Amino acid sequence: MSRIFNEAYKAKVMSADDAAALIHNGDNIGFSGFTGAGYPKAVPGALATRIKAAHARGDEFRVGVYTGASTAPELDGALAETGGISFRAPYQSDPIMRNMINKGVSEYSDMHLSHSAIWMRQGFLGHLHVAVIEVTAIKADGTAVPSSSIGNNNVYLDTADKIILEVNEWQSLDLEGMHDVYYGTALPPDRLPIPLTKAADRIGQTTMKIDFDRVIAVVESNAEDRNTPFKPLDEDSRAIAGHLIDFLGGEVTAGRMPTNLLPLQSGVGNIANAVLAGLLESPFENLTSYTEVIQDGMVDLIDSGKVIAASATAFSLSPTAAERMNNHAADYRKSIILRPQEISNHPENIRRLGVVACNGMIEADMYGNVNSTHVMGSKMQNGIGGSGDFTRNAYISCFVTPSTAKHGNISCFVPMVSHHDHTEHDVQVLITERGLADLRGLSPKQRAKSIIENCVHPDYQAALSDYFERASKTANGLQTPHDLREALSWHVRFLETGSMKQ
Ligand code: 0RQ
Repeated sequence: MSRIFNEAYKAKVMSADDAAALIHNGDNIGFSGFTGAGYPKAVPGALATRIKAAHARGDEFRVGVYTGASTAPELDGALAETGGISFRAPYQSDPIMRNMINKGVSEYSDMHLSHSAIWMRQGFLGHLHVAVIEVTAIKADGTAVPSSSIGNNNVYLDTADKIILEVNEWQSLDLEGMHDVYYGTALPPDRLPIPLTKAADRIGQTTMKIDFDRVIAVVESNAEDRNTPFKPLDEDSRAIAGHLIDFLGGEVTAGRMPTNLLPLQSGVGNIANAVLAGLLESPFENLTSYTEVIQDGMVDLIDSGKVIAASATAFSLSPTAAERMNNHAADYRKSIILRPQEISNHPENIRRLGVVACNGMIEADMYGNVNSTHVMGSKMQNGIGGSGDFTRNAYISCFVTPSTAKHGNISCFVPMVSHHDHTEHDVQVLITERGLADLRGLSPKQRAKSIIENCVHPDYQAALSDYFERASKTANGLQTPHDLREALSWHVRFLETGSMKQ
């Protein structure tokens, strides 16, 4: 049965190929999609075919690609493979896309996700020619029910010259009522407080406004969201989750948090998912979450009754959890709220609610500065995503990582980070399988001692202590001791020998 309940929209239905033919060389396109959820499944592939055909004829065909965050092989992978993405923002994690960025084929603007809506509205990201947005249904009143993510949909629908809607029958109709699309944001000087005081608050409407006159095509699709399954929990991730849970228990005992904690944010990746799994075994009850993505671990916490309300902008679910969500969306919408990313990641809300943030990282230095994005200083991994929005504004900001990478040849704690995303001023707690360093209130030298003692792998503890002591002498007691001739020598050693070990 068609999901298009508005007669006028039915007249705009066409094939994905015909819709892609309406996109031109040089267009900037705002796609729906956030962490493998809610991205259009048919038009990107048809566009990739069109780009390849143009290239085969020797014609120029390149487009700018904007999304909520990362998408899936059908969007980022298919388009990046053509070499036809001239510009990408604001976040990606697809291996082919990453490769094109690192080869210099595609320019990539890696930004805080909370900045993406503002910059699009202010015109810093160029003119948006087309919005391609997946929806669950078009209602009789002409509004559209979002699908498994909202991301920047409202922004792209507002700002694009032309709109293509993909109505995906795979998405459950019972998602209607889960979304909370808030239209009250404005640029200064007209900005007002966002009326959200609890993670579970609903402040907007359940559907998205669509300007019918700008809709140039409606495409019907029926394909599932594609996310990679999470890795099974290993010993390290269990240990990391255990340290975090002990720490949170200590905060409750110290009277700094209520017994049901404060709203939790958990980042992307396997470790972040493992932390959620750890909470399942914890003594905490009646938990809430104010985060970006709902992962498998969060769904388990909702099923167990441990989490009573979870606010996000998208799902990031394994195929089995996505099926569970689709079959039981009517139940899950009682406790899950999906919002535009300008609300889920809004610094004002994160600060007001007192969110406890927990994100993954690439490396930290011994003073607590964190690199989340670049491998060995130059190579883009994914992007900062929402980690900066949450870290800077959280009540408590934590980073989790195994103490080493690449089979122990890299220490995730180094004298100086090779790229800088989160400063020592924003990073409060560092956690590895070894233990936890609570950096709140410490000076740089005190932080270094705590990190080396609690987080660093034994294979690298002596070398890092040695660097710290020598740097302290060279820098003659200065505030943050470094020997600049040596500060990045660990990275250089890895690049030259394949190991940071001395
Ligand atoms: O390399 O891909 O070659 O195997 O980095 O590392 O261990 O798979 O880590 O999945 O937990 O992701 C920071 C990338 C961690 C993620 C990051 C190598 C390692 C591997 C990936 P391979 P893992 P995770 C809100 C939150 C920014 C966005 C964010 C991220 C690869 O957490 O993208 O937080 N964060 N958003 O081998 C060199 C090191 C390394 C290293 C690991 N020290 N040096 N390489 N690796 N440590 C949600 C959103 O914004 C959507």
